[in-house]
Amino acid sequence: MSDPRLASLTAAVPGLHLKTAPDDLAFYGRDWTRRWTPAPLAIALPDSVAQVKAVMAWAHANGVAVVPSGGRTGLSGGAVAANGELVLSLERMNKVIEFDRVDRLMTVQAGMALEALHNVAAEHGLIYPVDFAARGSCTIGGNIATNAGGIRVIRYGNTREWIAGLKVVTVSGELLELNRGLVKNSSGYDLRQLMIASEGTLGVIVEATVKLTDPPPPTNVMLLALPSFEVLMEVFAAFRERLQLEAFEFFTDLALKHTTAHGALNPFAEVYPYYVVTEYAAGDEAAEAAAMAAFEHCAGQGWVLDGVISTSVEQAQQIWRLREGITEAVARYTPYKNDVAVRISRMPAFLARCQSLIGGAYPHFEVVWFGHIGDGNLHINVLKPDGLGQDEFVAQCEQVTKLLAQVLAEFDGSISAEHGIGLVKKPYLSSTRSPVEIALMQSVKRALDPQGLLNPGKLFD
Ligand code: 2HG
Ligand code: ZN
Repeated sequence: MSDPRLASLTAAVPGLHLKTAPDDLAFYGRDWTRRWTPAPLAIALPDSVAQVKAVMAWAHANGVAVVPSGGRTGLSGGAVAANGELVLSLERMNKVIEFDRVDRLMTVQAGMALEALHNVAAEHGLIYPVDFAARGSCTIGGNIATNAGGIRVIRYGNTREWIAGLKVVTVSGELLELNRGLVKNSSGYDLRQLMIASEGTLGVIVEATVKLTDPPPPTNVMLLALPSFEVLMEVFAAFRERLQLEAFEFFTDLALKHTTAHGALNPFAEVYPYYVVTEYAAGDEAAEAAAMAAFEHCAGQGWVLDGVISTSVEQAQQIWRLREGITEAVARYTPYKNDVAVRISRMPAFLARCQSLIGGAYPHFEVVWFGHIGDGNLHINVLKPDGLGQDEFVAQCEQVTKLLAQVLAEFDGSISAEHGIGLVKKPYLSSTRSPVEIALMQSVKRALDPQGLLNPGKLFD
């Protein structure tokens, strides 16, 4: 603990856990982007709201920048600490505070993993429906800071819809109790919503009161093989018309090649160019018949070439692995990621534009396409060829993102559907937000954090 500021911090916050070992600095200073070299001052691991308040009061008084930190599964550099910041990890604050059956609300500490939240909700016969592949390691605080989406947005919406209250520590160590679980609260600006997707730049989320709901009826999972991109939205429309969809996801043959190489099982004997995984309510015969009708309609049109329906929970999980395993399966290629969104109705035209732009732009790179197509959200992962330097690779990809950002502006889309802006998408914020909007966001930032100590350099400068 050589930096004298750390002695001052431990004196100001008695009992505070601090980590300063090089391995810890490297581990807590980065997220899944792996593009920046971690260089935090230290890692503070408070175990109570009181300690978070004291850490922030100290940081404020001493002009020390702070990076709030959850599970660091983010893909936009939002939790990177590469400039001597103090990482404020919420990992020790991972407990349930309260469950109320009448309100159907659960209050948890921000460091609770998403999967742990799912499990405690299930103990009460309810669900917290936001879900995605990083569930085991991402935290609810991080989910809120990025307004995480995932695979069930089509049915339940984004994180934003499920937050009934937040406790947030301000940059100077004050505690805000926002909305306090109220269903109705028309009393001025909703600061709770302002905090959601603010990427740790406006305050430290320490507790969340989340809404819970009834579990869905039994579901089935169907894997479909498609001949082309062009029919994707037709298949979506056919299924959405006939079924209560819980998820509708797509990926390409290249994605499948990587997930199967990583252990997922492909139930088809043949190779097809595009695939869809859809999960739908299948509690009764009428729903089963509707699913078959949707499949047969699409097959009759030539939009679907093959299909499998899960007959067991294990098989459903196997099918999901083909889709959910993509990020991990391609991680070794340190992919350059785009996470873009347009209105669902504009998806067919947007897909066509993206295909001609990206197809031509990356002749020498593998490009893995997948995403939450039913939400208008496309993930494009460009894989770095072995032997090409990281900086050179990123520089080449950035040229294409500039063009993609222009297309997004034309389509009134978003450069970040669900991963956040962080460091990665900062140069492209203006493709999605107008100059007036960005100036207003910057004045909000100044009002809440005049010295720029909270997650500096993220979202905008
Ligand atoms: C997903 O949908 C995640 O699986 C990760 O948002 C996407 O790795 C990605 O680009
Ligand atoms: Zn996603």
